[in-house]
Amino acid sequence: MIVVIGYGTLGKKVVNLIKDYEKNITIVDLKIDDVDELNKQFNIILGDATKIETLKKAEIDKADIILILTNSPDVNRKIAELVCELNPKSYKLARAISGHPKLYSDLNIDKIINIIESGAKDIAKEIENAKLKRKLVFLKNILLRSKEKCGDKKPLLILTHKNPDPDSIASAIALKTLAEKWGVSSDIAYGGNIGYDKNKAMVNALGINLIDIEKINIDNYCCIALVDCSSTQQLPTELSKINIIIDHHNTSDLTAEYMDIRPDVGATASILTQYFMELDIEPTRNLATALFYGIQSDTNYFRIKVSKLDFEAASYLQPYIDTSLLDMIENPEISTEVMEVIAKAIMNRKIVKGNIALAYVGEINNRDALPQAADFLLKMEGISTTFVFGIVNDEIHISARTKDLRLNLGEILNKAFGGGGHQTKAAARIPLGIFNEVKDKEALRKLVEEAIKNKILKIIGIKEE
Ligand SMILES: [Mn+2]
Repeated sequence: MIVVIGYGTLGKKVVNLIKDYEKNITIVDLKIDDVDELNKQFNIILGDATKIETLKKAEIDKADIILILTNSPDVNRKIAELVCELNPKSYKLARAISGHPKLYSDLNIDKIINIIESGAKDIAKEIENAKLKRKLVFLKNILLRSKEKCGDKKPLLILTHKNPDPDSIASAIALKTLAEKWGVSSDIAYGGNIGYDKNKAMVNALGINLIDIEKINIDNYCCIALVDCSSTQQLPTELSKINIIIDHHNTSDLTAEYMDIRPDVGATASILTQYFMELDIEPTRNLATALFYGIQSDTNYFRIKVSKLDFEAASYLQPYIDTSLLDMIENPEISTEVMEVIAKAIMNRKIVKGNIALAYVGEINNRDALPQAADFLLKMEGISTTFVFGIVNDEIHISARTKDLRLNLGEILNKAFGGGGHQTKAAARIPLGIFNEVKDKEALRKLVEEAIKNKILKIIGIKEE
């Protein structure tokens, strides 16, 4: 049961908001209009709530929640004292009165509500929303203008970063969808390659049309948008101008007419989802699935660099997601080549110090097979750290994984070969250099294996036994 004490402007509003789902409400006040009407729905007690009799009549001792909402400090204080005494176990909420900061200070009130503060917070939130609204109007205007002025050029080209990941692919289709809603057509292009089987599975399963940037002429487009990318280093190709940037990286060095860069957000897909929420556009199942997968993979299943917006976006997308599609993307069939590299890694593994596995897999075409092999080896019994390396073109590529918290792989590969990464996952690449001259495969294997192993072990501080 809920007891509402004080049925003035605030009390009425509160009762109105909760009456649909709270069936047992008692209202207490000195004077109440329309008592007969209200009596049909609520239990009305007329009387002075600063008197024990009135509160007893309201069966205050049986209340689960008690709201003290009058606008008088003295009255509220007296009621609060009585209520704490008569029903100490209930959840008690009292209205703060300005000018009386210590009104309830020695009482056991669960929640003190400051109406001015709540109102101010609402206003601040509204200002944030208005900012986003205006931003989106600006974005729309840029796109409409480019459509108007493009002549025989195409209006919009959306670019992902080099070697696009799920976040950038999902963000690109979201922006494409948004532009379409505004009547602006676009193409999506990428640079580098779409590595990982999961990324390929995403593109295939969702029927996304991504164009290799080598196959188009950028000058044929009026407006260039970059998603999930705002640094020169990650650009898929050289660009003379960029009109739109939407990103969440903190390495920005590029500028554009429209910029929405939020380094505190876990995924660009979350920012684009917020656009859809704000504009009240329902995403299709495919788009929602792509955006959700983008957020999930950039935040490593909501575990790293995840913000409130990422959770809000994910919960907004949730009802639209195609879970079987998401399943297919997450567990794609492994390609023969990747399978072969994994097999080689298992066969060729050398175990040092009991639990560190080093595996040379020879020459390979798809460098993305390396992290997958490193992941796989880590699943083998007794192995807690893996280094898998192979030759791709003129470079040795290394991928490392660990479950051992004492090792920081990012640091180790950085010190050893100028690579980088995180504590548990890291990678590096080294030019083959003079090894390139070695044509005998077996000799090359020995040289590469020795060189990599010695360097890594030296950095970790292990003498080979
Ligand atoms: Mn991202």
